[in-house]
Amino acid sequence: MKLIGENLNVMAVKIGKALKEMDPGPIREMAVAEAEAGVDLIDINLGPLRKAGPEVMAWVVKTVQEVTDLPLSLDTTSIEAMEAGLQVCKNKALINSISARPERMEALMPLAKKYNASFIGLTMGVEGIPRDANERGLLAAEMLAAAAGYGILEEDIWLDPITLPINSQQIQVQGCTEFVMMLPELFQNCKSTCGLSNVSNGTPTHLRGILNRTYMIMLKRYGMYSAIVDAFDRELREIAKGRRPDLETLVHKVMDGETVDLPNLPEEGAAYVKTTKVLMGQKLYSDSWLEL
Ligand code: THG
Repeated sequence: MKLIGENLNVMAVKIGKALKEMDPGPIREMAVAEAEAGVDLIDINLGPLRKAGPEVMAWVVKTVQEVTDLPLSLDTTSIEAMEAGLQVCKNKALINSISARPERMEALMPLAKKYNASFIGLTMGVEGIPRDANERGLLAAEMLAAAAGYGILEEDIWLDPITLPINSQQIQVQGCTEFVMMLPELFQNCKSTCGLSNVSNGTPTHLRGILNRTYMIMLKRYGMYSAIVDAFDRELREIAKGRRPDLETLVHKVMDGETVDLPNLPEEGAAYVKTTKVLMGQKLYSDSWLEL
């Protein structure tokens, strides 16, 4: 699975400050650290930064490109900032993201075409976040049709089911999983991605890793092409690159409804089994799910 590093993010205190002050040091440091961790792309997330105009985006793209040749994913709500970033990207860029809202598609799809960029197709429409896998499928189909109108190839579309937090949206997590399961059949030529850490948003900090990692194994099984992840979770990276087949086998067993000998499993394996059950909706989420 390809990894998109999430850490160059305006929400991270150091990065937010560096972006506001246009201080290149912390930006370079983070880009180097993510590249050394081995991510395949770096996401630059300016989010709702108030003064994140075109200058800031162009500056941060150039600053990152001073220290790494990795391709970049650009996340900003400003169309002008997006174009300014695309203009200076050396490699094929990834626009993060275009939703199925007509005004977003009309503004950003021409830019994807003009700069030969890929884009993340966020399965969210005018009515907000979809309720299930089928609604996600309909929104994806709308986006594909619109993109075809601009001459954008399906292989340049990375569909994103919108991953929701397990602690408040447990049922929604299954809608997201099911959509990923349907993708190879519905949209063979598209790629896929998701904001993996969303699944553990708001859960106790020391428990976020196990949720993210278990969910990665589940999505990987269904052929997820990439994920936006914490670049500094070493174990997660091992899983993504297929170096933990033992954990994958265990999680697959639970997904297939096979019985596993929980009391005799080592602690690590037991945690993955319990977490799979929570992510599948078989056990109700609570912050103490690992102790039950
Ligand atoms: N889809 C797409 N893009 C996305 C998301 C998505 N971009 C944003 C987000 N979701 C994925 N990126 C993050 C980045 C950080 C965190 C979660 C998801 C995160 N950060 C910690 C926190 O807020 O507690 C720590 C921040 C810090 O470093 O201080 O959880 O779904 N296309």
